[in-house]
Amino acid sequence: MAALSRVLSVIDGGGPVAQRLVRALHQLERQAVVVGFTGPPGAGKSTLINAYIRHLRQLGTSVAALAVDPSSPKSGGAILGDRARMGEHVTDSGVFVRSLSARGHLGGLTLNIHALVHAVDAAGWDVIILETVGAGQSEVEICRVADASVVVNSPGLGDEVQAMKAGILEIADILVVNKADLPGAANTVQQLTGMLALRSGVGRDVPVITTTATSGDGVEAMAYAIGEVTSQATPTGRAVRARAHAADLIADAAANQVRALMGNTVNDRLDELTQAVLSGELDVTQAAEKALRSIGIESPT
Ligand SMILES: Nc1nc2c(ncn2[C@@H]2O[C@H](COP(=O)(O)OP(=O)(O)O)[C@@H](O)[C@H]2O)c(=O)[nH]1
Ligand SMILES: [Mg+2]
Repeated sequence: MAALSRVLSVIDGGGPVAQRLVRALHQLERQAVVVGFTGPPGAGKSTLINAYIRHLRQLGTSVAALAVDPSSPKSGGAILGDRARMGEHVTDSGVFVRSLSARGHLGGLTLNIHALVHAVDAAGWDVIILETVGAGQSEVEICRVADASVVVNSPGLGDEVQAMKAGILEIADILVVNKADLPGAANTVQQLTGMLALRSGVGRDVPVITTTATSGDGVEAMAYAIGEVTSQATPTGRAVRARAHAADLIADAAANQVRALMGNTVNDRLDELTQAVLSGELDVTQAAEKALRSIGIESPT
């Protein structure tokens, strides 16, 4: 466990040694099952993961849980909270809990998450759980790595629906309404079911499961639903997801570079183009093409 911890620290920290490790780990075929949990802060993800770990341990399955908080690179709060909530397992040698900083990377886990998962996998853990705060891009990234993505909500957060709008529905394999012991849970279920119905034709059944993480109610049903999804995972599917993830990150990085270049070199030109767009002379796409051309990029139209 200490060795694995060190490896994770090196990868998490980035730099040339991390890069070498990433390259080495990339060669490995994954054995472990990876389950991602995401959703708004306070929904009960850590508590639910704790209960899920208890369930898996009863089956004799070893579990590594990685908590990632991409929204606050230097964070203490969420991470310490996770430590405390998953604390019941600290003396169990079949459980590994680790917080990751995802430091410095805007909007997510970065490609390193694949290497981190590979490292844990290579160390022989059966199930790898990822927890991330619902912060836009990070859920999307988690679903690229996870064989099953569980989106956790709870009544009374007030922003369930907004969180769903942020594209979470698209990535959820399973929706959980936690805190079923609180009033309003049925209402939240209804909202989510309604939203799922609106996106009919996607051809994918997303079960909505209610849980009370504090008592363990519903955790077995959730575990069953997770098993249904993870049993479909294939090496090919995993590779496709990893490639899509890398492509997204490259596109993001390229967009950032273009933005920076435009900021540096085409200010006057940009003023002109802005005027042209505002006066209706050019549409935004045409203006963008001209702006790109002025920094030497021919757009493929
Ligand atoms: N009433 C109730 N409270 C819960 C339940 N699950 C978690 N909580 C509480 O909700 C708070 C946030 O839980 P936490 O697991 O840290 O949420 P996270 O931010 O999503 O990881 C804590 O005070 C938990 O004790 C539940 O099923 N019912
Ligand atoms: Mg948490």
